[in-house]
Amino acid sequence: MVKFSTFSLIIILLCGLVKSAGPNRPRGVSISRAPLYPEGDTFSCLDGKKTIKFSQVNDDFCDCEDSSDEPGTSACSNGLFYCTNAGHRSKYIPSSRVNDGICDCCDGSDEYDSEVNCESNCLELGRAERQRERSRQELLKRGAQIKADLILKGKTLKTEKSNLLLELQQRKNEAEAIRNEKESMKKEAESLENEALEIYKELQEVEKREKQEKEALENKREAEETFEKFDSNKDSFIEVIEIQTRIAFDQNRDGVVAVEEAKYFLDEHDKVDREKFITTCWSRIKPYLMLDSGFFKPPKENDNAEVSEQNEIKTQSKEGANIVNTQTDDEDVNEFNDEKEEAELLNEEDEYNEDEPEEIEEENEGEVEETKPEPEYDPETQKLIDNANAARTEFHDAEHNVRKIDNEIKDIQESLNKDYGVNYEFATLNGECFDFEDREYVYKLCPFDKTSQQPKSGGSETRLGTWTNWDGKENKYSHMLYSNGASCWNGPQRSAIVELECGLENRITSVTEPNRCEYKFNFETPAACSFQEELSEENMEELHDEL
Ligand code: MAN
Repeated sequence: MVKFSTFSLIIILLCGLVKSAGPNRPRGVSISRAPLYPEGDTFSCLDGKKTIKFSQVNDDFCDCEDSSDEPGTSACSNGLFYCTNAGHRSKYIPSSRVNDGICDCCDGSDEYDSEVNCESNCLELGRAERQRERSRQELLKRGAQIKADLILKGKTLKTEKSNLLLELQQRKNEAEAIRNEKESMKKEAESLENEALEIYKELQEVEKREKQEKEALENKREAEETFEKFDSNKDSFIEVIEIQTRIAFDQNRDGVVAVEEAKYFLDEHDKVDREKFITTCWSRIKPYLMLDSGFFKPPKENDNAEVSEQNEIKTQSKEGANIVNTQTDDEDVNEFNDEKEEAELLNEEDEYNEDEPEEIEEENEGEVEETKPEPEYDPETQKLIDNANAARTEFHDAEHNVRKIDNEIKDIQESLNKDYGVNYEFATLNGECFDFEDREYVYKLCPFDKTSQQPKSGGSETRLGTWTNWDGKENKYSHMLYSNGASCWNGPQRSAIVELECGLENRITSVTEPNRCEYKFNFETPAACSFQEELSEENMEELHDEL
């Protein structure tokens, strides 16, 4: 109140002074510059380059290079005319506008010698401006009160987050200690488990070796038997003719086993002894005998599973002939059919044995599915496996817990590292989102996070930018920059500037796209209010000027 009564007093005084000020200074000169025009015989141009008679000041003829002798006329091209504008804001206008028939000063002083009769409306304009200024100050004042609260909240948030960070760091240390302990327990349990399983592995190895040896022996036995069978003249050699008598070796299906065809099975020799037959020839002969006996069938078309087998046989077949089971040697057939039956029997046994794990699977319904049946272990070993499994789970959980705390720490650090203004006045905006709808889109602003745009007609959200930094020129905290948004078709990545203005509540007041894919948000928030108790220095200076 006191302030406005002082202001009114100044205005009244000012109005009175202006009338009497006229004769003390040349027209178009402000009070503050009046001492530069002392009344006397001469006048020195203000650039000091020339001295003229005082009567030449404002004589409508430009004498000084710096235009200083004609402040109140339009004689000099670069002169400035001072409008006192009592009751409103005083201002300078280019002196070329003096008496040009257009009212530039609200007190009409620039048209003192023209046809136009300018009305003096400075008082009304001044009153309206002062009213606007009062409302603005009122807004700033109320906004600043809310801002003070935001500052408190912001600082509290910061303290809370810093405390939480300390607590989390402590919890992380503890979680890491537990994780390390669980890791050693896991290693210990796994070492016992491995020790126990080692015995099983060795057993399995022995079994595997024994099986291989048995198979090798069996193979050799078959080879020897076949040798005996093929060696019809009992001269301890298998000759070409002895191969030719067996139609199973007719590779090209022409009904005859040619010499060349037969020699392929004897490793290109005319005859081979028992040793050569067993070590070299048998691997070529056996597949043909098996095929012939129907033990394995030639591949059907599109049967990929058998393609490799077919290729293998083709590679072995000298002429790459397509082998089909047509004619058979009765003896061989019987023998290999026996083998076949034996194998089928074995398979059936296998199937029968497989019933057991199936039953276990049913029992364990709902538990983790076993892909391959685990071998059975003795109770002691099983216990060690169970212990190791439990230790692995516990270690995994402990590690997961460390990672979880670590992520929380990262989030809080990231949040604490953001610049929320000199006094954390913007901190409460973090984590909030605000919408704005125009004709086409719903825009979203999540301060310190992102901006986006969603078409109202449907369709997905487009990211306009991610929080980058404060970007105000004079006042850093007047603009926010959100960059690296979704790429614009044939253009740059989208980005948005958010201009902050003082308002009593947080809200977006407008969104525009001044350039393609460059967006401008106007956002009101009490956090952007700064209240000035006194009139601005500039205003005071102008008023004082006239006193
Ligand atoms: C979408 C919107 C617009 C933008 C064009 C650019 O339609 O993101 O704001 O101007 O893409 O192609």
